[in-house]
Amino acid sequence: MKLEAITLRELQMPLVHFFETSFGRTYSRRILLVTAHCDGVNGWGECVAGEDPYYSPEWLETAWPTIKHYLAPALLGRTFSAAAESAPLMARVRGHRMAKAAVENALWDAEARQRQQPLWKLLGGTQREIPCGVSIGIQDSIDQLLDKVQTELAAGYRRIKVKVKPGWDLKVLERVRSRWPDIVLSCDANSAYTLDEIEHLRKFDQFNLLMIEQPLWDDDIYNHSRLQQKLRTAICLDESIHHARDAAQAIETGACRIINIKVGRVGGFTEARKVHDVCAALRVPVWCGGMLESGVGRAHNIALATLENFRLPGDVSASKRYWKEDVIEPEVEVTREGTILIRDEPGTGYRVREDLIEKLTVRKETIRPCS
Ligand code: OSB
Ligand code: MG
Repeated sequence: MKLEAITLRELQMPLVHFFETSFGRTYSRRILLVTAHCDGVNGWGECVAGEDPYYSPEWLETAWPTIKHYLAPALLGRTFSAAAESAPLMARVRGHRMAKAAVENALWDAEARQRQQPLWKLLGGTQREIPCGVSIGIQDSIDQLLDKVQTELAAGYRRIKVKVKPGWDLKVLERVRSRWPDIVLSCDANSAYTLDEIEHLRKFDQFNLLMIEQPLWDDDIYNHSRLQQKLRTAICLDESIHHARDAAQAIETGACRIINIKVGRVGGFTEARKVHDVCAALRVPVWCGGMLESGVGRAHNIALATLENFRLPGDVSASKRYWKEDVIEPEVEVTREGTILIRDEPGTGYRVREDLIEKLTVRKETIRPCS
């Protein structure tokens, strides 16, 4: 397949409910979508970089020019026999993994559509039904949080993850745990603590959590290994894992017992599969993280989560938790049993609603090979 042009778009999409983490509150998303135009077939990808450089150094305004000036020129006009061939061609650019992932994944989408094959099969997935969890942000009060937990449990979700930070942690976990002694519960600190707080973090052990996600610095592996030695609760790394080597190091040094794979954070499906395989070989379970994606990115997360070692419920939840109207059809739905049923149609199995996308677009640019 020949990559003839790439279209970038920014969509403005208000969230149904604000989402707050230890680094801030988001009310509305600026969604960056990438379309790979290949021999009459359009592949879609989503860049999960945020509105601000808080979760990671990348954000929307670094991703757009990086794709325009570096990644697109490295690929445009070329013919690929498989989307994975694009990854080495973008390797000269350091970092900017979310930008790379958006482009690479758009090519995977195009490849799947062109081969008339489901994307999940092309990726090597095996699971036909995937377990789902929810990530619940910091609320204005603990009572509000408890209401949200109640709603999500009633909907069938199999794992509740709550965001924590100093001042919104022990009391919150204690209230959730005492009301629901047996649910699968975890927490995510998004790097809100330091090693000075080991004694404080040890108190999390009493809540029988499935994991504590990214307690320390976003760029750290070594100090997490020191912390893990002092905790009974499993550490899960998110921000710290950028590629398969990071995953191997983190596991070998004992920095975590679980890994969260976000395809954007690791630079695309090719590297995400490598991270998955390293973890499988070292017997560490993984789960699929989320970045408040629109349906385009969400559909890709679902396909990825069909790989064998995605053994824990992911942050893959229903469209309606995020959006009044999602940009794919059908919208992502979760069964009463808290699972997503994998679709068998070619591509992601979800149709991209180009009409709605056009309406939500606030900026658009098509990049063609320079001749
Ligand atoms: O750390 O997993 C995270 C959202 C934005 C940035 C970072 C994270 C998150 C989430 C949301 O937890 C997961 C979702 O998409 O529901
Ligand atoms: Mg996280």
